[in-house]
Amino acid sequence: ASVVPQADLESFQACLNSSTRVIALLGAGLSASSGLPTFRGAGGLWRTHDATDLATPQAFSQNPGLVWQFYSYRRHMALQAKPNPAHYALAELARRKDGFMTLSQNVDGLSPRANHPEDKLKLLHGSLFNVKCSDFFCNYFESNNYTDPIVPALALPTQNGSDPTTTEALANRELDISDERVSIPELDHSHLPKCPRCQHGLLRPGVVWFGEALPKQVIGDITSWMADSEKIDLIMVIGTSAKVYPAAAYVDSARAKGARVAVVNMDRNDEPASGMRDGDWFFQGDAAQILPEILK
Ligand code: BJW
Repeated sequence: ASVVPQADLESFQACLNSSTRVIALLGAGLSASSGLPTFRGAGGLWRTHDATDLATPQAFSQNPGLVWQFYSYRRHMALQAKPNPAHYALAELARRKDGFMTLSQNVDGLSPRANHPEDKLKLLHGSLFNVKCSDFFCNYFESNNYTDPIVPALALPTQNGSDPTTTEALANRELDISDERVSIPELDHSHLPKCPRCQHGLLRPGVVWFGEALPKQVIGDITSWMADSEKIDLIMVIGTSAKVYPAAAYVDSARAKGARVAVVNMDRNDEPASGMRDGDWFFQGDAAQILPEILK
């Protein structure tokens, strides 16, 4: 059964179909029904750590082992996960619509795996599958690194097979290290991936941490795409709390160019920081259910 009120569906689709410049701003809620946790609210804790505390250069320099365990776990989970109907619906819309641009804060690789056209997908916060050197003076960068685990020390622990009644399958079952009751080793530099170029820097995930600049090329592409036209007709704000900048500011820049705003979110309270206005839409519920319905 439809979760979207008919009147909203009709007015939204009329707007979408007549729009010639459309932005989709994506956040972690898009991948929630693929089984990947969001950052804030339920699921935002990894072991005893707030996920956003681990996404900082300070955390990496203080405890690179822990931060790598967090990211290695997320690389593994993202590789196991599958794109959901929302990823596919967006990819299909991007294929059929000129003047369409997706700005994704997600690093999980699920939009690319749903065959979202690459030229219409800008990854604001990098990718779990990019890896770069953490040494300031070394510019080593690698994309599409899907090695899992990236080094042996980051392999997930498995069930202890000491109980003779344990079957082999059970003994090899990976343990969920996001659960603090599962113990994990302390890892130091010697266990972690090293830069193959400078030979001494630690590799780090190629994602954007708090206090770091977003990729220059990505921001440049978006700025010139937005400058191409005086008007933006519509911005869809999907599965994001829209609290992290500069990503959240795209809602305001689109509005300043005349855009109407359509929010798709589980939580009615997660409106864009600038609030809702007359003529905006709020589609409350699971993006994986709503997007295929409204983007038809
Ligand atoms: C569902 C659902 C379902 C659930 N269906 N919906 C201006 C004002 C104030 C502060 C700043 C500012 N400008 C910059 C800052 C500082 C900072 C910032 O924004 N802080 C705020 C927290 C206040 N910004 C930065 O530091 C940025 N850098 C920067 O500004 O650099 C300046 C600079 C310039 C030049 C040189 C040097 C520096 C960088 C921000 C990087 C953010 N990085 C992270 C980690 C990425 C790597 C990783 O994945 O680990 O990005 S943090 C984290 O938050 C991640 C996400 O992409 C991002 C946004 O989160 P998202 O996606 O919105 O997730 P949630 O969990 O918040 O929300 C999920 C939503 O889904 C909820 O609403 C749910 O209800 C909903 N939902 N299930 C539909 N099934």
